[in-house]
Amino acid sequence: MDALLAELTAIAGPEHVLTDPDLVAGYTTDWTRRFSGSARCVIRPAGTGEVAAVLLACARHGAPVVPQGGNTGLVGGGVPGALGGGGAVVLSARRLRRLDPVDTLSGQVTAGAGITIAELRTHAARAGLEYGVDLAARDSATVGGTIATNAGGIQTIRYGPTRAQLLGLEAVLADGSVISRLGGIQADNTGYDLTQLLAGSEGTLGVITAARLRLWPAEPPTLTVLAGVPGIQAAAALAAEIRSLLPGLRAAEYFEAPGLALVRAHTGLPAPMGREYPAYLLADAAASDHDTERIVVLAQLQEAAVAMDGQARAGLWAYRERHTESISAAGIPHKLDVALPAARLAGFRAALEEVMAKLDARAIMFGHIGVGNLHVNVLGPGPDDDRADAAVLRLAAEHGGTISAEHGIGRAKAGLLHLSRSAAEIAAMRAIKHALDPQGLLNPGVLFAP
Ligand code: FAD
Ligand code: 2HG
Ligand code: ZN
Repeated sequence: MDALLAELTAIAGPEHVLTDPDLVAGYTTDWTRRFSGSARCVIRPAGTGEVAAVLLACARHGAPVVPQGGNTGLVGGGVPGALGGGGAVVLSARRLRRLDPVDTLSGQVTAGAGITIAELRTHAARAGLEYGVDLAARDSATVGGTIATNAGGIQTIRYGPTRAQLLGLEAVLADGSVISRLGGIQADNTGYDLTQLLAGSEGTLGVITAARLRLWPAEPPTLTVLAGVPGIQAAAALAAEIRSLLPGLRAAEYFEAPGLALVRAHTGLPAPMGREYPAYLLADAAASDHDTERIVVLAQLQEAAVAMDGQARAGLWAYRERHTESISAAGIPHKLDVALPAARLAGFRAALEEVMAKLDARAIMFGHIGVGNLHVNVLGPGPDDDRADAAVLRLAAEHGGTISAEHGIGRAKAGLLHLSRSAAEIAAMRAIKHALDPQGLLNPGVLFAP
């Protein structure tokens, strides 16, 4: 056993330092199967003290560390790189299972990095409150991973992304030092906001061990509408119309006929309505009876399925939420998660068809249209053929958009960061990275191209 492995084993115990290739495999390939690498070992520390000891040991031995939560990330950021990553230690945060009682006085909770979003949402609901982030990966995605990626999800239109829920965090830096702000003081104006700096840092600045999170008054949706529309422009216009009618719009989601066909083929679900449409808008609202009447009238103008009880609503949501798994069943997708100004969605969508035709590829499109976020899933090119990635992301930038709305940059887009960030911004980000991680050991190859 090498010296680092011996130290890690002493810290977490032999059962939590994995080297058996069969056990390690689940931690070194990402959810999409597009990204995989090799690891020296996987370590699963149980508390902040153990995480600090692990990072200190890795720093002394010059070993790269890849933080990992639920491994549901879609940009290859939670697994070691294929090249030069043979010596990486994968640090799984799943055993960081602290979950404090909900503080109903402040409407806040402290949760460990390894708590899943489903567990956190259930915990909040038991106290009559709601956690503002929800996503289809809720059963595996963790508090730490969603903070590190600043995850969005289906309720971003209502509550904002993960960073908007974040009131403080505890994290271990590359040198093993611990920063902790879990007091939940919202009125705190004492210099650099390190909590927000770590949100969206994708494991490159520190290992998040716990977080202080804002909760909202519970607001169960009373209405779900699935409307058939002629295309993306009409979907965006309908979403805007519903938003102007309803203060309680909780989600405004989009998908198209080709994605629906894949979902139906994979899941065996029946057609959602009597005839087929080129595109669909799915909206969730916390509406009063009066609002509900108005929205039902509006939806009927559009050809829609309307659901008002939990089971029927879940039935409509399945058409949207099962896109990701259904696309993966059809091939290994290139996942490109862009956002565009509402007025430019249709122009981008049309230009994308031309790009796909040139590359002999096809794009399945869906996403959180209420916040301009489109998930472009390209099928056809091999996993290492990056031409479609570059072409789609360049197109988004040319249309005034961003190359990552919610999934992050990861390994997938590290070489294309300049499409969304200026040279001065990248230099400032690199300076921060260097200041906090001078040896470059935390998630090398993620966010910044090597
Ligand atoms: P991982 O995949 O393990 O890691 C993601 C990144 O965070 C990596 O860079 C990793 O190094 C870093 N990281 C993980 N834990 C820590 C930690 N404790 N400290 C520091 N860094 C850490 N994303 C959305 O934004 N919106 C969606 O609607 C959405 N829906 C999804 C649906 C499905 C079916 C799937 C498979 C994925 C979806 N995702 C979505 C993507 C994914 O769930 C999110 O990116 C999520 O935030 C990842 O959490 P995780 O715990 O799985 O993190
Ligand atoms: C979603 O919104 C997720 O369902 C996954 O962000 C997107 O699979 C994707 O591309
Ligand atoms: Zn999404």
